[in-house]
Amino acid sequence: MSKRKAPQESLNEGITDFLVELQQFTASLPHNLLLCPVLRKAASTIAKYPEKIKSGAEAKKLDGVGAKIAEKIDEFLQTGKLRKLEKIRNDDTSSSINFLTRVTGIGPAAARKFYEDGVKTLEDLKKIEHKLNHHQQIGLRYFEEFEKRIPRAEMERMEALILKELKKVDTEYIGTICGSYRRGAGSSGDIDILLTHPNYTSQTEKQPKLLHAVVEHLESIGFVTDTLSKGDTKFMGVCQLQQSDEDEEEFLHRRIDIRLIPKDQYYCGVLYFTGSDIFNKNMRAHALEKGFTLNEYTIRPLGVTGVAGEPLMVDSERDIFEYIQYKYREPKDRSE
Ligand code: DCP
Ligand code: MG
Ligand code: MN
Repeated sequence: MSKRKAPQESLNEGITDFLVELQQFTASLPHNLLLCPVLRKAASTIAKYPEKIKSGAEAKKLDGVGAKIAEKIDEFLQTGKLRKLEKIRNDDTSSSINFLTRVTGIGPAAARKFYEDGVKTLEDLKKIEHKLNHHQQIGLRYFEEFEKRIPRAEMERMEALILKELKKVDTEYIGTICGSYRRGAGSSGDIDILLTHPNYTSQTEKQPKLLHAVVEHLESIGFVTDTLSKGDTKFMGVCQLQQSDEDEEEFLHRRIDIRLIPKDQYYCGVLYFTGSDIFNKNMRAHALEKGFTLNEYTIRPLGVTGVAGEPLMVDSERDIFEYIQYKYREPKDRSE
């Protein structure tokens, strides 16, 4: 972070520094126009003062230093800092960091690093694009598009397309669009797809090909446009519907997650990835009360010692509700 210093060194550098920083902050605000020159005047007066200031009262005798500033000087001399300034700095830090984490691929740690290197805005990021990893570069490229929600009508079209193309790769695939879409939301942040295949269970070998064949096919038809990460069971990427003659506008690029799940764990996965996260928490808590442990893979009974037993057979979401005697809730009723 480039911090502009007071022009000349002085015996009261600590004081002039905080006055200048306060002044620069007020300058960035639309209001507080009156405070700005007051702070600047006080800073320049104190900078010229030939003695080391020992109290606010001493400073207040100088031209342009009022009671308010004298108070701040006392606070600074007594504590070595200014709460108001700490707050402002924190706000700037946390708000910049929060902003940076809106770019997919930039987590809080990376955001803090960028911030400390003076990278705070999209424009700053564009200047150091070569320093970003692939995921972050894609996040930056589509920043505005990813910020936009996906209307339900578009989600429906993507669902139809994905399920149709899935069957072209192999008729036995089972796919479900989960997330907020499955809960009936009017718009979604991204597309969450769960995939399984009868040949693939938790007892068989890993079968990354089952995932990759689908991703490659969706790429070949131009639907999947970019890859953020691709593992054996999880693909994170970008997709876009092709514009047809009836469409007035081009579709935006959207975030898409595809997960391949063993058949015997599929419905625990569907339940989990349908959410909401609050509903999941409540249902897991209820499961525990009934003596079961539930996660995105399995439901297992808890023994008297609290040790989880073998996973129970699950062939539908309803099975899970029944095991824990939880009244079945349609996806649309799972907001909490
Ligand atoms: N999930 C969860 N706990 C988390 C993250 C996710 O239980 N910490 C589950 C519930 C979510 C689902 O995964 O509904 C999908 O995650 P998303 O972040 O995609 O959330 P939604 O699809 O619900 O909302 P959005 O429309 O913003 O994508
Ligand atoms: Mg989602
Ligand atoms: Mn998601």
